[in-house]
Amino acid sequence: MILNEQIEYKGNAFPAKIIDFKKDVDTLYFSCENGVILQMTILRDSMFRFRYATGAKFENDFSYAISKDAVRGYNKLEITEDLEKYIITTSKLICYIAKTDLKTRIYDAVDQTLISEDELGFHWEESYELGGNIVKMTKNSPNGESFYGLGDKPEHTNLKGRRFQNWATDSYAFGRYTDPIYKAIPFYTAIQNKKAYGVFFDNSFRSHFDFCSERRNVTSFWAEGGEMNYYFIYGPKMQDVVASYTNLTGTPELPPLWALGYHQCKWSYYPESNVKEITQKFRDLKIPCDAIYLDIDYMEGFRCFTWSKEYFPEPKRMVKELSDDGFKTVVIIDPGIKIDLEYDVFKEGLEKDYFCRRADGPYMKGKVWPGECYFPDFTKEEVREWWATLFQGLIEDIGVKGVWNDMNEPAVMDVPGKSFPNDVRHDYDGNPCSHRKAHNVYGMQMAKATYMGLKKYNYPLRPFVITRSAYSGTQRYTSTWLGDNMATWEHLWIANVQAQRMAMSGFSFVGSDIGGFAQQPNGELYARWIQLGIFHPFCRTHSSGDHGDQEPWTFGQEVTDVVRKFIELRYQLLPYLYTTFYKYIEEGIPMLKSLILYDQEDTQTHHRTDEFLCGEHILACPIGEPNSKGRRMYIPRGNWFNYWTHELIEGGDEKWVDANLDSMPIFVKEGAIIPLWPVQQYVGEIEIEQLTLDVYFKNGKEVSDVFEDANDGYDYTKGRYSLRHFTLTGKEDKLTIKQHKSGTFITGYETFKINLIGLPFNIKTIKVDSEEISLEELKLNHRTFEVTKDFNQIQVIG
Ligand code: MIG
Repeated sequence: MILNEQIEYKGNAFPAKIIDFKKDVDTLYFSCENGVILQMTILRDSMFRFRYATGAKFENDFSYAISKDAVRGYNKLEITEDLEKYIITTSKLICYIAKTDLKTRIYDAVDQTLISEDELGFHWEESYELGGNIVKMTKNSPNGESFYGLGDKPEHTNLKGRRFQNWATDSYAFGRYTDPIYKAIPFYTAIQNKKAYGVFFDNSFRSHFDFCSERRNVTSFWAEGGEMNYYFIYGPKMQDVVASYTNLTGTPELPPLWALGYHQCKWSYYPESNVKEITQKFRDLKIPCDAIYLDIDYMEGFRCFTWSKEYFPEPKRMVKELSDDGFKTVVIIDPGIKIDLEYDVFKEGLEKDYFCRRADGPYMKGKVWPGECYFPDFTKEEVREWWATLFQGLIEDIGVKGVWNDMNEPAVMDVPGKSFPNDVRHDYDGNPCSHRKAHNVYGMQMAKATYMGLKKYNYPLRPFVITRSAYSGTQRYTSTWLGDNMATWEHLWIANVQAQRMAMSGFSFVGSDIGGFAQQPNGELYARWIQLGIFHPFCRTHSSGDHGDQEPWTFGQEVTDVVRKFIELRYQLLPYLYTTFYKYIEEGIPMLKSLILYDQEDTQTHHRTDEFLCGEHILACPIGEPNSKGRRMYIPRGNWFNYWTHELIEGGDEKWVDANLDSMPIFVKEGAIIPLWPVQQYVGEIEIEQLTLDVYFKNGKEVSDVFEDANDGYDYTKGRYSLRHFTLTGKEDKLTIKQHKSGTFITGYETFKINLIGLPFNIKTIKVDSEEISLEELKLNHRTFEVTKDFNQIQVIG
């Protein structure tokens, strides 16, 4: 195995002199003397694809990562040359390609600054034993450069000085620095001189990234097979880099709104009476909850798509009863199919030849929960279609609403390496290959097949899938959790950075096992973790049964009350979170923003890990230590309101923020309008009769959006949604809120409750459109008033 990039290794081969140049619309081909070809595609003014062949021929151009909806097209493309180089110019970038060795240099077209430059550039080493090449790329990295992204790495947000690999790996009780873990997302963003660019190395073989670890001023990435095939994405805003990458690899559909509620999980709740006891307790204690999970013990001998007759004799009735009480049932489905000739799924898979085989023909046999299993080859379309049909019973008949795909790295218990051996064969959608190439996409294709099944049988409602393993682009089909973490304070920190990192890797629908999977948290740690978790797009408590209970009421009255308070806050914020999700799917804006994503101009943000934005306007920072009465945190530049006290704070500095156990640091950006719903015990429990708008004053202008629709179904894709676009303009003695509405969905409520926060003047008049509201109606102390009809404009005059 290649552990080092081994620049000096004499086996490295390099491109030679360019002898031929061809252009085909947006794609350029530079052919070298020694058979190396560089194919450069201009996808957008700010996005190039570089692809290198070594034997005068490219492989079939196929990728699981790239979305068919990716935007393509540029405003300008000029190609010139001089003695040394070709010069490719778009409206955003200038790229030099050296005629002697194909090395590239990329400049910002606007101010001519150098953004990125090859060091040795593309080179390779032939791999006689395995076939193909180890393909490598090295780039110069100036001192001030820093690096972000790369999926689920449990490390400091800034990856500089470190080396990583991508090889999806089941990592029970992983720790800080464990690498690799569950996901393989070979995309990073670099920032230097406050300008950001991204690199997406679309190669599913085991890949490696070195961020100035081996050599101080060199960054490299390489893979143990396949092609050097990477996308260069320019910002200069980091948020634009992430949004472009997200557009390239795709965004999901909207989830059903209940999926943004609170979920309760455990390995395992069984039998039925235990499940009912848990769900009943949520309702009795009035702790909102939308989903209850069944882990592997619901099945008959761990056979997927079966139910234990002993524990769940009448699943359809149970699922219906849970549903009547507002609980959506989510069940686990693993890839291993038990070798059992009495078992239909196995028999059918065998008859139709859907299971993965070893190189010389035998099936890939491995031990997982059911015992010896075979594994479907999810990289084959026909197999995915078959897999999708298997969900008819669970979804259409029994009424299960979500499916949780585990062990799909794939994880195998009895095989060295804890996964398939390298020689296992895969279809790779018509590009037959070994497991070396298919390993990192196996989980993704399983999740896709599962998604197809849910989509088919849950229609006209939306599917909900969760996966543990993922490759770039997996976000199109599913949400994800961060695997088997532990109930420690360090893991609370890890969950926070991992979720932020996933969001800046294009995958926003993410959450950790709240409280920790292995071990048991104490009440304080659990409460602090819930506080973090309510700001994660996916919000679920999960734990392993052998370490004791982990429900909101496990840790005594005080903790129960804190947990309820924060879950209630999440339910109030549902329209805000839903709007944030909508912006993510429409514009690729990450739902969670590390401070550097929020304000890269401020170098203070470049090394921050704990503080993050959820959506456009809320800044949160978890308490990460026991016995805390608060913490110091960095408040980014601008003015912020303390969510609890409404105190106005000027950012750009580190500040102490009070936060006893029943609180946590939350700030709202001035000028924001935060939409709130009343607390419900589950989504749809009550008709929303009024929309509350918390209006945070700003001397200046700020915009806010509120997206709503039927909370499920596909009507929103036909324009049946309601998008309220608010523009707030504040002056010394006047506040104006203008509303512009789009979409054809009529929200069920007709009135608004407006809370004015931080108003610097006394109110003389309030006008809604042209009508004045009588001041007696105002509870002036609270600065709260009702608006009894939908409006275009509200003016508050001092
Ligand atoms: O080998 O299904 O990460 O969430 O509860 C352990 C049992 C298998 C690992 C998952 C975890 C799940 C557990 N699974």
